[in-house]
Amino acid sequence: MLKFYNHAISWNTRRVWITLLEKEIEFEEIRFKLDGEQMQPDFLAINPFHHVPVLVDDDFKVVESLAILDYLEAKYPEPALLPREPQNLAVVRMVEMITVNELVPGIMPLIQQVMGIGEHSEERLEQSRQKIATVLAFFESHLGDNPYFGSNSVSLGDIVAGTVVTRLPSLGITLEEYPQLQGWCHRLSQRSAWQKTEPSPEAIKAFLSTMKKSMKMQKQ
Ligand SMILES: N[C@@H](CCC(=O)N[C@@H](CS)C(=O)NCC(=O)O)C(=O)O
Repeated sequence: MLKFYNHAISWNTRRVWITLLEKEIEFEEIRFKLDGEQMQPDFLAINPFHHVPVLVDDDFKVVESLAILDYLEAKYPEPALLPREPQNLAVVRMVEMITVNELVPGIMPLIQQVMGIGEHSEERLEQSRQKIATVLAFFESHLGDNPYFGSNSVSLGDIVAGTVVTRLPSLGITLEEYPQLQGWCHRLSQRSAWQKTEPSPEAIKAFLSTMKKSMKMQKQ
């Protein structure tokens, strides 16, 4: 059976977790707290970069969440989470990459502010809000009247972007100006895979405290 190294809060792991559930794939979950077990030799032998998610399929190990999603899509093609039509496929890929390369780096100063770490001057926070607004406007126009990105059914683009965009209100970013995205977030949140993987407020609090401690330790 597939082994999935998971974490309760991380959006990097949640995108894999939701994909496994959407595809109804059987898997064994190994839940990490990220309070040091990722640095143990046994795990470093699996992922020398000490990150989750990791997927282990017999003796084949896949690290990097987007690579894991591609592996799952190729190995378990039904239900399809990638469209075949070229333009739709391009939309899904753009949404995945823009989430990882633009949106997540844009959000980091806001997360650091919530955690009370790092440099978060008003100027940096404003740059962050601007970057997020650019991404949201791009997503809003590419979603248009469609229920999901590049597809009438949920796609990997929805899973990768949705796990991040649905977190924005908790970081003080409202989606009021983006009615299509609001409807899309609502649709995603109704899906059972999303409900099963939604972290509790207590789990988020515990995670923020662990991260804060480990960042303080790294500084010393
Ligand atoms: N690019 C990687 C990022 C994975 C990542 O940063 N995972 C974090 C959790 S969100 C982690 O494992 N952090 C622990 C560490 O680096 O020691 C992916 O997409 O899989």
